[in-house]
Amino acid sequence: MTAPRFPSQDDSCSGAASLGQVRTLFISDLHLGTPDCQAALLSKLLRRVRPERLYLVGDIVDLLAMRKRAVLDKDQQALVARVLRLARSGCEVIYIPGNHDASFRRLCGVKLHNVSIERRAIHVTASGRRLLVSHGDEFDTHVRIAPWLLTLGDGMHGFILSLNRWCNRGRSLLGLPYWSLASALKRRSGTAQRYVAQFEEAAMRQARLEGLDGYIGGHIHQAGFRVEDGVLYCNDGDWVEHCTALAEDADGALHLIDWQGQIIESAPRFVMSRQAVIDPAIQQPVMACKPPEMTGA
Ligand SMILES: [Mn+2]
Repeated sequence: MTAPRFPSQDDSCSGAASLGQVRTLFISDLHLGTPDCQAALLSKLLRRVRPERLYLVGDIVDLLAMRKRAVLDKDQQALVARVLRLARSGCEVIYIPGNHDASFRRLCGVKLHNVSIERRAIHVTASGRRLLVSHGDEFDTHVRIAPWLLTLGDGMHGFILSLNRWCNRGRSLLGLPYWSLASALKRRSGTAQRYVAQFEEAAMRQARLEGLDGYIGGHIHQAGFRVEDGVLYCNDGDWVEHCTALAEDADGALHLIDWQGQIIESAPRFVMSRQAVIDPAIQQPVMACKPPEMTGA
């Protein structure tokens, strides 16, 4: 099955002009290997935006879904080739595996040419902010929602994504642009919004504990910013529903952008210089990272 095409999105328009040079790009939740991956739209963005550094913030390849069914269509192959080309041309790529590509966590510490695999990272912006970067599934245990609700949500989510695919196939035939049915439904669900709020609080708490200025992650497929007590929370969104990325400009400001490189929302200004609460722990991973297995097999 191929991802829907969106003929009304003109390749020649340059939405990234308002953003200028992108210093860093954060993308997550591509779910490559499934029919829901909007690979063509992400390729469009990567044609317009040339970051100096690219963070792949988890659930890039959906190894979990690929156990049942694997889809790697032409658009997805082109996207993988584009990312590798970007790395070859000097862009530093940091791959932080998520829960759907958790097997890659065994490769943490490995560096292949310009691509390094890390459990988490501390990103320092051009303006000197220090931000924790992780996929975010480690905060699931802090979310106080009944587990059966999450399981039910998972099944529903799969169903809604299928509807989303068909809805956009129809829109594409009519020449209408991409629209996320899944995110429209999620915004109306009280349980989903409670989950999002608790996730954001857990992520900000972790950043605060480590004396950092903020947090960047993905996982919950809900892009956005939040500031509390001077700690910034950023979520880069996903490439199955919202199709958004987080971009840092040359001045260190953070923006949510769409597949055309157009700014949807910018991070609010917040207190820059924070004192570290726990100093030496900053560079230490939350979870121990297993070294790559060096077996003869
Ligand atoms: Mn995830």
